[in-house]
Amino acid sequence: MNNHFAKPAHAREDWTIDQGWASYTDQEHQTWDTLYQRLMKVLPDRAAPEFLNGLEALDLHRGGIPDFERMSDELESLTGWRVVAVPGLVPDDVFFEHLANRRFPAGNFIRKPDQLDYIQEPDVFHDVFGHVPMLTDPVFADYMVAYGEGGLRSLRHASLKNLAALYWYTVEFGLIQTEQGLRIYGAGIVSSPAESIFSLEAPSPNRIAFDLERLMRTDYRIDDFQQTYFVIDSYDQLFKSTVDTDFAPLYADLQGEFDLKPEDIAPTDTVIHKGTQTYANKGGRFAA
Ligand code: HBI
Ligand code: FE
Repeated sequence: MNNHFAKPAHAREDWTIDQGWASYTDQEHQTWDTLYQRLMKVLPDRAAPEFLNGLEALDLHRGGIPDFERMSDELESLTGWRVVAVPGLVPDDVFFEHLANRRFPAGNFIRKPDQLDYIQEPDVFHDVFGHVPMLTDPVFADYMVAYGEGGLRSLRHASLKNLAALYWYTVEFGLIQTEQGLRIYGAGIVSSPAESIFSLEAPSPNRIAFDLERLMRTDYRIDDFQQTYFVIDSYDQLFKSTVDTDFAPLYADLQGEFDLKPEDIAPTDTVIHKGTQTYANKGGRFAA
């Protein structure tokens, strides 16, 4: 996860660029609207209430790719966060520095019309539609700051891999238990119609109660639906376990490795659903 790559010439020292909102084409705004409409067919009874409230609070349904400045003014008044434009992935230290200072770096480009379902690098739809609504929730917003600060510390331990698993299984692929049942808060899920259904309803994946140390021991897949989803009870649980855990002994123990595979169930797990793993065992997205 040592992502060393060159900063584009037009980017500033902190890797930010102008969003260039006026330069989006009608077709690019249309791509946003198409993706938005697809997701709104599946998310109303599946996404966490805090996510849906965030979409409303930031007026993300008004159509077209949002203007980061307008959206950030609204977001800042709620939780102090702003969204800054970046050209794509940024180095880990730069990413964590932004989060620790309540700035969410979002790619300013949007996927091409022939890549609506799967993209390799996070684009403006994933970053803004997926991540920004949850930043309107005060506790989740504080969790993201704590993660950024933890990230800066982890760089001194060569343990980024374990900390990245925490981000992956919460911010990107987290589920939450509510009185209405399981709901999605992870950005990687809410920005995918297929995984929104799979994560909650498919018999294939495990669904296991959140345990910070356990999930930092767990390897993950970056190229397909997850084999295990971790379920929190509240954003408070997520925030508190992150700020109250001393990561140093854990990092020393793991040495930057994982000792659980994505599909493993550990003896200490509180299992909500034991997955059949049939999807992954048949080859997943690459099945014949
Ligand atoms: N850059 N733009 C961007 N978005 C990310 O999610 C991101 C990144 N750089 C590094 C990074 N994530 C990882 O370090 C963390 O997710 C662990
Ligand atoms: Fe993401």
